Amino acid sequence: MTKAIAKQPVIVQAPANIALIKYWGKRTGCGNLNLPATGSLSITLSDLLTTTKVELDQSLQADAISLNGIAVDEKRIHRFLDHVRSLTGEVMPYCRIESSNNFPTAAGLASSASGYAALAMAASKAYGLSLDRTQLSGLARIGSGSAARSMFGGFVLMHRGIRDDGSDAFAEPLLDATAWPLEVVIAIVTTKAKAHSSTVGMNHTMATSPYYAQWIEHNEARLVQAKKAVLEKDFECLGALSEASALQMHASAMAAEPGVLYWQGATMECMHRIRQLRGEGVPVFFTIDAGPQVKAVTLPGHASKVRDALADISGIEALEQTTLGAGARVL
Ligand code: 2P0
Repeated sequence: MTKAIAKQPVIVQAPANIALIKYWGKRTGCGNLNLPATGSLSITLSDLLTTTKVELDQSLQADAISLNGIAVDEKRIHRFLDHVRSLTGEVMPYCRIESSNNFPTAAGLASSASGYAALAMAASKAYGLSLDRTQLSGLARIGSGSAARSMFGGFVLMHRGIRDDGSDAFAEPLLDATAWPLEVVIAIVTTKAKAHSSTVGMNHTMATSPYYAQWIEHNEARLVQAKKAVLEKDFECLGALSEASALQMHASAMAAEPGVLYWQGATMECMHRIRQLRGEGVPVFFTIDAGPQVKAVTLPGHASKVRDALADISGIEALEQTTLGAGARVL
């Protein structure tokens, strides 16, 4: 065993992120590298956090994992930890992991993004790997595509990459959170875990949706425009691109056979209400991920007006408010 492995537990806190230009589909023929079919652009949220503790334990016969206090035995997590251990080039002990989210898990609130970002940083450090943030982003991507973006704060650009070994498929920071401190109001329609995971939903869309090819084709151009809009702080332009990306992602999923439906009635009501607010002069746009929750993005100083408007909609279980924040960090 190397001297560098952690003798003490390593604790990492990682934020969720939401994509404004979405990732929905994987490159094919790249094994287990989990390479995205398109690039994406996200904002890192300051208040939706996963905290993960990793501790190596020589006495374990397998990794012992708990999520929100409940033991879990997920192949995907075991595979990810095997991958981290393989990077050391040595035989390593199993580990004990305790992870918790301060927000609903697997409900379209990016818990796999914050979860795998936290795990990538904590496990790699616990096993004595010394990876820079770009390498950590690539490692987190292997766990979950969106997790690559949670390594960084503020506005983040995820590269699709073209290499088959995935070495150019990582995220990088685009603009600091403090440079354009947008606010986000999240309308939680249900805290229940979704019926189809994002992975299943996107793979099914790829395999059966007649609109999938168009979705991919339009996304790259939108990404270039969105990057410019962020750098120029053009809220109206970013909003139009973000709503188009979200709606086209869902349209491609709905067109799969059978269609993948993440929305509830209140999801639709929120979208109408947000557009109505915009018509009344409030700077706000929406985005929706693989779940029924609606995220309303607004300029500083307008969040309470947005929150009040969404609170009136029946079928909303709760409202969360957050600003943009920093990427994953060791505590
Ligand atoms: C995104 N989503 O860009 C898109 C929009 C959900 C909708 O990335 O299979 O959990 O683990 O790589 O990262 C959610 O997909 O999928 C996601 P995997 P992931 O945020």
